[in-house]
Amino acid sequence: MTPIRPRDIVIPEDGAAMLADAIKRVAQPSRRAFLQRTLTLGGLGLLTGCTPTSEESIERALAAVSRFNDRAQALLFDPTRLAPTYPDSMITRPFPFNAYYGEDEVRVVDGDAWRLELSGLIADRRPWTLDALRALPQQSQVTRHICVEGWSAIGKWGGVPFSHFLRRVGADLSAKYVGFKCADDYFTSIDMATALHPQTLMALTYDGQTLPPRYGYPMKLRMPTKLGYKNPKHIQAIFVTNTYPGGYWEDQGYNWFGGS
Ligand SMILES: Nc1nc2c(c(=O)[nH]1)N[C@H]1C(S)=C(S)[C@@H](COP(=O)(O)O)O[C@H]1N2
Ligand SMILES: [Mo]
Repeated sequence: MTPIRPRDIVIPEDGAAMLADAIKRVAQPSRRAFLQRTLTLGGLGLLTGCTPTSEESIERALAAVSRFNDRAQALLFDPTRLAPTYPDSMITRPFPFNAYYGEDEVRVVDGDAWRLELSGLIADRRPWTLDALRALPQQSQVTRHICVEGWSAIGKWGGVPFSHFLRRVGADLSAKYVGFKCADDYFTSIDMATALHPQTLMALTYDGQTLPPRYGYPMKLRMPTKLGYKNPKHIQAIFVTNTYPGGYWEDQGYNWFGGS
């Protein structure tokens, strides 16, 4: 493909309307607002190297922009930079509940029968009980959770630093992704740099108490460096892989890196 020159860009007659429609289907409101402010059909052509002329190619071009954004965020991510922390007095009460279903459908997991399953590029893949996780070193943090649906709240989570756990089970720390499967139909995946970030916790408690069902009992991954949808609740299985695992919202167009 030859490099595109601005005068080569042919804007289809209904292109602007198609672009507006495609942007409306971008799931993440902040990204949608950003695209609405900054994107024109010609601009999308310059970014992706070809002029999108159909609705389908506009969606493909938007997905290319999102992948470009993943790479940019990964490059900009500083593995030692800490997210802000807050005093207990600033905790949002009550802390909001969110899931792809309503609070009346919260999954209730039996913690005694629960086993955390491990697979993929991990040396010791024996399953973990809740008590065994509780016996590992614990840390607590008061941080802000930011949901793309337009709310944020400060909460207090306690649990095992994920980097400690990954080293303990002999995970391949040079692998690209860590994936999570949950007790509902949720799943997501993160980059290894974020998995090893000092504030990434396997959270077992909320506000000093056993993690309640609505916040992800028996265990959730809490990362103040990532948006809400990247923080999986009710984790059932963890795997380490070099194959892109996607996620529940990510597969529907949310940006994969999802930094906050
Ligand atoms: N298992 C599971 N984890 C999930 C979700 C979900 O639907 N199921 N929703 C995500 C989204 S979009 C948000 S904002 C947070 C909400 O967490 P909270 O209920 O602790 O506020 O959980 C994330 N993790
Ligand atoms: Mo969210």
